[in-house]
Amino acid sequence: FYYEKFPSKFAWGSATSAYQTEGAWNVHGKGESIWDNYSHRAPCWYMRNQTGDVACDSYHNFDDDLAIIKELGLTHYRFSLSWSRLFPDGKLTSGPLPDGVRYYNDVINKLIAANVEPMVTLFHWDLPQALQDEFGGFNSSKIILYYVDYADFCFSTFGDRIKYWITFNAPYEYCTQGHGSGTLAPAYGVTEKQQKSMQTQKYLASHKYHVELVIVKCHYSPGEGVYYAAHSIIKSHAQAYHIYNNTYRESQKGQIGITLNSNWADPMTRTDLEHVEASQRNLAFATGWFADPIFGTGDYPDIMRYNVQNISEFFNITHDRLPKFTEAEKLLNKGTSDFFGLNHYTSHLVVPCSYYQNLDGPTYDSDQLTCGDGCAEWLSSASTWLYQVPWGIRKLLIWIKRTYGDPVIYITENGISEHFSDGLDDDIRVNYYKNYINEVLKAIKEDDVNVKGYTAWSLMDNFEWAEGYSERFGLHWVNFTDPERTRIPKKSASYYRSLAGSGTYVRPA
Ligand code: GCO
Repeated sequence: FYYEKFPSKFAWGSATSAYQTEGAWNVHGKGESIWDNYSHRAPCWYMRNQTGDVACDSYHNFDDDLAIIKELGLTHYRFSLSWSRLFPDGKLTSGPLPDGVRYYNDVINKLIAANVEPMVTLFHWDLPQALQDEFGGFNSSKIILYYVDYADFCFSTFGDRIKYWITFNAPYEYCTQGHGSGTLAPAYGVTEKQQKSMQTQKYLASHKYHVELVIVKCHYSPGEGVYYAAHSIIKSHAQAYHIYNNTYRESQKGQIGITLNSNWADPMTRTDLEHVEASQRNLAFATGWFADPIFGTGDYPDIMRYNVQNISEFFNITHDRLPKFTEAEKLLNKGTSDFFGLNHYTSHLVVPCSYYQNLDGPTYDSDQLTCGDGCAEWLSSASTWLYQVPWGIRKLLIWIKRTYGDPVIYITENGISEHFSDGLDDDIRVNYYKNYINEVLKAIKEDDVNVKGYTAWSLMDNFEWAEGYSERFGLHWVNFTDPERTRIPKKSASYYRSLAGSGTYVRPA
């Protein structure tokens, strides 16, 4: 065995989000969020009639979370604040609710007392429903003002103890699914019928052999909401960053950034130039959409603008669907993240759009495929979209380093799902973490990528959005039928503890 050390002060954490774990959806005055609303809507045919009403009940059981956080020896814990637990209708005038403030103060203070650094996400998808109803949520630029007020409140109330702020979690998914396909809340502008057909698209698109993802998703999307929502998110992020930077940074001495979910895109055939170009377009579209404005030029990637225009023409849409930033806005966007928060789970094999029709045919319907110059055997998981491709994370880290000028990177999520019926012997997860973390270590040591921390998704099994409780991502197993929601460590918890506790990776000789 080789023993290899991670850099000293490397952050070892795990992550959760409010709607997925807190429960107590209407307790102590908490307002309805778009996820409460979405999951309560007449039986949602693919959410298995499940909701996050109780979830892991962390609102009542945070001490249980704290106990397993300590047991794992984590240095950091990433969680999100529920906006409507602080401001029931999303506006400052509706709060702050004392119980919401008390709850988060309690969480933060207990973490700090246990020597665990809190990493706080301001928005992990659970928008107050009232803001959705009033003007379409992120579809409208009106949201910016309310988001910024909320962020400002959080900085001034909790910021004396918070060293890491994350403005938004995974906006790509929020926009393409929440405002595009309707497969996530708020399913903005999507009828149930459209939702069903989008679900079919989702299954096609989530096949591991991926077409040029965003292009396909966006042009099948019923509205333009995807692009508008992204535009408001980027502007909200930039404004929140500047408020923190100008008003709080000096006294609070924290960092603030954004988390993007990003998959590695490999060409289906490495020797085919069209495939190679398609995979580059995929990265530019899916990651560059948010990363270029914030970490790069301040604006959307050229290739994205060009493609959106082409697609619009194809569908006889005469105006440009992709909104424009003014020159002043570009300057405001640029450089507004102290670190690149990276959620990464999987990779895709990319082929150009023109191949789309052939994809579901028997030719490609296999878990094994000879892929260009190598033989790719991609193992699966309980999630249709998640294939295990450990080397993908290293390639992606190198790509981020080269494309965005060597930013500091925190891996804010990485993990794998099992089925609801699976138990404590999660060898699949132990292997996933072993293999992925090995590639992260190589990226640090051999490629000099500036990765400063890693927070595993997730501390415990929780509400997996549209999949309800059917997929388990936890290091801890949660008993969802027991009122206490008992958390029990899986095998992967002891693996992760040995890593987090020592910072030493053990690599077989
Ligand atoms: C995100 C995710 C998480 C999911 C996880 C597994 O933060 O981007 O959506 O909330 O639970 O990615 O799908």
